[in-house]
Amino acid sequence: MRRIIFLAIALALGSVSLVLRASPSRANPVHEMQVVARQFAFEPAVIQVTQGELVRLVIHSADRVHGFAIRDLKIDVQIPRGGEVVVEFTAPRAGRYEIACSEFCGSGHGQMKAALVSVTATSTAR
Ligand SMILES: [Cu+2]
Repeated sequence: MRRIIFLAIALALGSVSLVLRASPSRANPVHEMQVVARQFAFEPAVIQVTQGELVRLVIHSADRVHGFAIRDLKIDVQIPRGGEVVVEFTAPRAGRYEIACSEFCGSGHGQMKAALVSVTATSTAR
């Protein structure tokens, strides 16, 4: 919501927005999301972020040990049974990044995948 207001102000003020964007606290709010890992899926299965924004995923395992890997971003963490791990990153390009479980967790492990979809800032008006 704050982001939408900021974008509206930035559009209204035109060149003044360059000054506002120079302020890190306004230009780079953290996009925090909860992710649940369980045999054999991640919820949500599609995580949408904006290219260049700071993303914080709080990943919780609902059953056993799982992995959470986004190979293109060099992220690979182990989520303990019943515990959670926080991962922070920025998607450097728009597009699709594959997310996979990187810890063998049972018969459906190979199908335990999700997607990170990064879109450019102009196409995220919500
Ligand atoms: Cu697995």
